[in-house]
Amino acid sequence: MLDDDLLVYIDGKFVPESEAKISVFDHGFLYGDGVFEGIRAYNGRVFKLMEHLDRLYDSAKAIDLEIPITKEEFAEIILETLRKNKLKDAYIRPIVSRGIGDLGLDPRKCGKPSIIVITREWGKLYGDLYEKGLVAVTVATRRNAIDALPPNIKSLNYLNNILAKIEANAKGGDEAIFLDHNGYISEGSGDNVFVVKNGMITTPPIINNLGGITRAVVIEIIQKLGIPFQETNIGLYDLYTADEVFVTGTAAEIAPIVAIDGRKVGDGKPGKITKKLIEEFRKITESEGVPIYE
Ligand code: PXG
Repeated sequence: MLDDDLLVYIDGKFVPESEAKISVFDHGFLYGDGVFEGIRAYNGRVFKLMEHLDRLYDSAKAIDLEIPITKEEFAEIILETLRKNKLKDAYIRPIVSRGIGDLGLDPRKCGKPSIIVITREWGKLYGDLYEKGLVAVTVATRRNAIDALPPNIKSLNYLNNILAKIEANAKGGDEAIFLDHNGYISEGSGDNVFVVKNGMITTPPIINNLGGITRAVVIEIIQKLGIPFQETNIGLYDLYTADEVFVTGTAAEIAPIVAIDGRKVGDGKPGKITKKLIEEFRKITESEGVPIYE
């Protein structure tokens, strides 16, 4: 065990990170057959814990994977992992894989699902890019088709997203923006997309992207502030001519986009509405959530 090893929960046991291993025959490894979540804890509270667990269980249901414990038991495992690691501000990664099987892809050969919870101390994803804003690029890789691998499933199969990220890296972008097969804007590689035009905020409906928990919180804030809002399909033109663009995600929180495909967004600086939403979002993350230590 290394000095700075945190404990990882694996199938009923807490093991040091350096010893936290799963079988090469686990279908999560062999086929990406499994589901996961990315959750944050702020100041000793887990943000939107039950919402993330609801999505985890829905993702599992969609791939016909039965998680052998209740949501309440899962929540307690997450809280206990955080306590064991004495974490207050953390990134939490619950994973449920199909479990150990043989080299064939048939999930019926797998015994029982593997349940894993990794927790890490974590700050901001993009550092000072929040003040400066991110450069985004649209990518040639299309988001998984909704009738092939629905983007609503948060599965262990993230190659589609990774291909987009590779493309963004090659093009010098901080984040990739996907189109779907119809040419509509889908989402970022790990976040949802919003545009602001003439005071109206628009985001695509969640048929072609992941139903982000942050996205839902941001929509609540928008409605509370009384800002005009619609969920409707958007295209490249809407991105290129927007006054403001931002992306939302557990990792990214709310991140302003200041350039897309070489075009400046608005005046090339994080927009007023985006900044207001960031401020309101911080208030919520600082005050809400399931307490870890009470
Ligand atoms: N779309 C996709 C494809 C995601 O993976 C979101 C949207 C935002 O959802 P939430 O619920 O977090 O608001 C996600 C989640 C990373 C990373 O390293 C990002 C996510 C998941 C795992 C890793 O950037 N984002």
